Amino acid sequence: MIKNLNESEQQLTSFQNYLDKENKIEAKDWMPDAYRKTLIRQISQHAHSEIVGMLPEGNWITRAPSLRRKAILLAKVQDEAGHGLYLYSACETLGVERDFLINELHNGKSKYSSIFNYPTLSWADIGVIGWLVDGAAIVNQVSLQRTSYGPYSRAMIRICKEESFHQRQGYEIMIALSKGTSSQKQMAQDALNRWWWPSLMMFGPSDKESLHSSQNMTWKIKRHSNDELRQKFVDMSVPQAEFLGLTIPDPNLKWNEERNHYDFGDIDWTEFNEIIKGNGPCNKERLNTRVKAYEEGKWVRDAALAYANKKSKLKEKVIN
Ligand code: FAQ
Repeated sequence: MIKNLNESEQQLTSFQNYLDKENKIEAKDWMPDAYRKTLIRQISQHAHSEIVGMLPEGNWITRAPSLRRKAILLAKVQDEAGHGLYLYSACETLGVERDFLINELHNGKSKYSSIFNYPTLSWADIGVIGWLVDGAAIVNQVSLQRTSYGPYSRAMIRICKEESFHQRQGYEIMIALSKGTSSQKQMAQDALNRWWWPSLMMFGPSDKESLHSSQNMTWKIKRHSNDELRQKFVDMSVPQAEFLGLTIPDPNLKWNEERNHYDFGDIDWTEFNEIIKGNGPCNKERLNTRVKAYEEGKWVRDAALAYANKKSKLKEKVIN
């Protein structure tokens, strides 16, 4: 941890003791600068992921195969917008402005999840995103429900409820496709082949490569390590794939009696590192879309602000 000279040993020790008793830190509580900074980093990246994460699925709203599927997908994508908004609000409680956070996304300084830089090529991708991407997000976020920062923890509790519905809707698409015609089953298998490894990358670098894990576990921001959560996700997904009659694209996937877990093959970390550097298949397209949407939405923000100012002036008049 980088020590701020204005923070005394006593303050840091009592902060840690408070956390060790499983207390939550609230917005107005004292916290070390580095704790605040790492939370702003993680919560804002999480918020950006929800917002950028609307794009791959949004791409299929007009092409969903039935009215029912369209209504469900629309509701799901709207939920992701809501998650982004709760998370930006949680982040603002740490004393940072939303405009600043959004600017950091747009100028490429702040990351968002690697997973949203892959294209959605077929309807089966929407099934796989719900099943695996929301599934991975739930594994990570259930753990974050116990994170030490109160506003983040409470946002996670609400978000997880909605993510469970998302995961089920994705899995239901996969059931329909895998019980369908042979070309539908093939489409489902192709989507699984393309999304399996990127889903494992969502949990971040391996524990030995992870920069922030050790400090953030001590501060109880993170409650489980990247590798622990990734393993949990693999163990959970294998029987689900078997039920669908689909094959996970990993020849090294094998149940290990001793460990009581599945062993799995090596992740392509070069691909992961390229994606988080901005060189994935859709990085540029995703950011350009967000920047354009933000610019085109300026008149809405201006109008909302003008209306709010007008209302507060009217209120002042009535009070006086
Ligand atoms: N992608 O030291 P660590 C969703 C970065 S929500 C990009 O291990 P940490 C819902 C990391 O930021 C998905 N970058 O970092 C949905 C750091 O870089 P920095 C998002 C990644 O923070 C579903 C560096 O690598 N969920 O999907 C990734 O301890 C469907 C070193 O890594 C969250 O954000 C990655 N996958 O652990 C929406 C959950 N992994 O910042 C729409 C909250 C790592 O130093 C449709 N976040 N990096 O420049 C977390 O739990 C943690 O931040 C981790 C990373 C676990 C992601």
